Amino acid sequence: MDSVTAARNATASATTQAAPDTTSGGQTNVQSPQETDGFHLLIDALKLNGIDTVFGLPGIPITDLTRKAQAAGLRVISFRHEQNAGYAASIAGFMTQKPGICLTVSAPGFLNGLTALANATTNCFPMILISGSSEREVVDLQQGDYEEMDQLAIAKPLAKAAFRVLHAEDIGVGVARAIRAAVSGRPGGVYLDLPAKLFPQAMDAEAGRNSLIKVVDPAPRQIPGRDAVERALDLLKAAKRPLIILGKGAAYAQADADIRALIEKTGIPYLPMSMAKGLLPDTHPQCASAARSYVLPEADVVMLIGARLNWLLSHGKGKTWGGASAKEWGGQRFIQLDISPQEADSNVRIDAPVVGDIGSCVSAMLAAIDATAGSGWAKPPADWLDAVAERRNKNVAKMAETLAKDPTPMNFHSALNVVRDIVKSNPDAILVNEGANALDFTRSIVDMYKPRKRLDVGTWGVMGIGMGFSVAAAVVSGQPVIAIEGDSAFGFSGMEVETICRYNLPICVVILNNNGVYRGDEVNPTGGRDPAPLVFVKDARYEKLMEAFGGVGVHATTPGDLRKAMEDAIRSRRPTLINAIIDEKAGTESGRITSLNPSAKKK
Ligand code: ADP
Ligand code: TZD
Repeated sequence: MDSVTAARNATASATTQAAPDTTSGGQTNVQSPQETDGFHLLIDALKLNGIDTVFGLPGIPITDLTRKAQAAGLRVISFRHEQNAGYAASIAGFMTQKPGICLTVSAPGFLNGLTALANATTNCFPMILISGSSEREVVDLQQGDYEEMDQLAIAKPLAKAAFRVLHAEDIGVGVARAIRAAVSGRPGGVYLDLPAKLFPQAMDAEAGRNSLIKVVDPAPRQIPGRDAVERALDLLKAAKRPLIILGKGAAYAQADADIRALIEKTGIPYLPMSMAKGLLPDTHPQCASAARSYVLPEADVVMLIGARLNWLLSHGKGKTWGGASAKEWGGQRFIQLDISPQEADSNVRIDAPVVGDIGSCVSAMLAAIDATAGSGWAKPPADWLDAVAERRNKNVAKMAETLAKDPTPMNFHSALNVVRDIVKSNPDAILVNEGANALDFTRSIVDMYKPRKRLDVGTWGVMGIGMGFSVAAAVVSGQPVIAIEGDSAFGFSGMEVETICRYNLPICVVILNNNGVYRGDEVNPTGGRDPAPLVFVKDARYEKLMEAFGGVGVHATTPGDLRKAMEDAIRSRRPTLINAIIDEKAGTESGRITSLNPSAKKK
């Protein structure tokens, strides 16, 4: 650190050393050494609670806040669009269990960030959207302020909680409440509204320091009831065809060793949901991913760990579920480990809810199993394990055959076969993934080996998370990031390649480019001059976008090109974009969720 930076850092925190602030581009907000102000109180409140990074986009009224935050030693990552900053904050929250912070300007900036806040709430990611807002007096009388909007009211239905702070002395409480709301119980998105007038509000420095709160035990453990644990274990023991499903709540909980112990001790086949892949290596002998369509209907007792029975699991009913074995019981039985007491019975009957944090629930189950060790924990019947293994081996062999093909042009399989190898040799790299076919094929072809290494479109199947998630993953972990993107998906956040280059992040973006949404060969049936709605410019040179900002761009037409470019990117840690050319006829409409598409249904 040079002496100027050191001097700035030393003077930036008015509550620790109340010197007049000179980092604000000429504006001085702190009146005297004995005073602090809203800017500094907010920064100090965040730092006091272990927040070291904020993601955002500056402008009125938060421009100085971003400068002062950087001067005070926070890492400030500035984006080109607030939605991407918001996605970055939310996934940082998922990865670290600390709320990810996103800073935006008023009205339009706030609205741009709001999509990410709603997505965070939907996915149970802890995040705080801090937005500057215009003056209450003017907003409430609707007198037409600069970027006027009643932001608190708009954020409320989309956030787990929403707060506004009007007085500098309440900033400590506001931040503490936002942190508790974001990470306790079921995590979610929290909105914190800070009107412009709050930032320069001065107050006595010592009183300011005393008003800050270091949150004690922000996400208290929730211990499940003993009877609930026993009820669940009784059901599991009686099962002839048990199955465990791991969701992203299990990944979030960071109870990796206990989850692995529970699975291995019980010997039960398990199915990881997309972002739970890698909690145990996908190559684990009990992993039933390759036998998914067999185990879901055939299991008699299913234990959900941090996974909801939403659309991603066909709501626990219908053709996907309820095969022959379930009839013996009069239906499949469910055990659900979840922190939210309201989750059980949301789609089908849950016979044994176990409410608590995953870490406590899983360790309580392990302890109860160990206590019965005398009588012995019997592994599931061999005929069930053999049947699952047979399906799995058959499907793995079939996939290996498909992956061995080398068509020209490349298809999803031949390109992803390369990605699969690269991830296998770099298990610490983080894989970000979005698109339709690009998502579904990557999920099924690319094995993950470590927890929380796969970050994707989540509960909403939202496009646009790509570059925001990648930036946050690189910043938070320091590990290389591989983003596997459909060409449409990439377009939602593509401008952030500048951000990637600006911060010189070790991100390798691979665009599986098939010239359009889902595929690229549709034509306008009228023969008119406009292209069909799902197609893009043919043979687009996306790699030039990365080159424009000083990164490495590669045009890859063969698996060999792709392999070399990915290896170079990981080795050099340079920002890289590989435009991997895929057959434009490869890809089905909506990928694997065709059944949800009304037009595809008719076809
Ligand atoms: P997936 O999409 O992977 O199936 P979901 O997002 O549907 O996963 O489900 C995650 C579930 O995990 C939510 O019901 C949430 O309440 C729960 N959850 C999140 N964090 C924890 C935790 N620390 N302990 C227990 N449950 C958690
Ligand atoms: N907008 C948003 C925010 N989220 C969405 N999920 C969609 C639109 C609809 N959508 C999908 O569900 S996938 C997808 C869109 C536009 C893009 C698919 O094309 P792609 O991937 O090029 O990214 P493939 O590999 O060609 O299928």
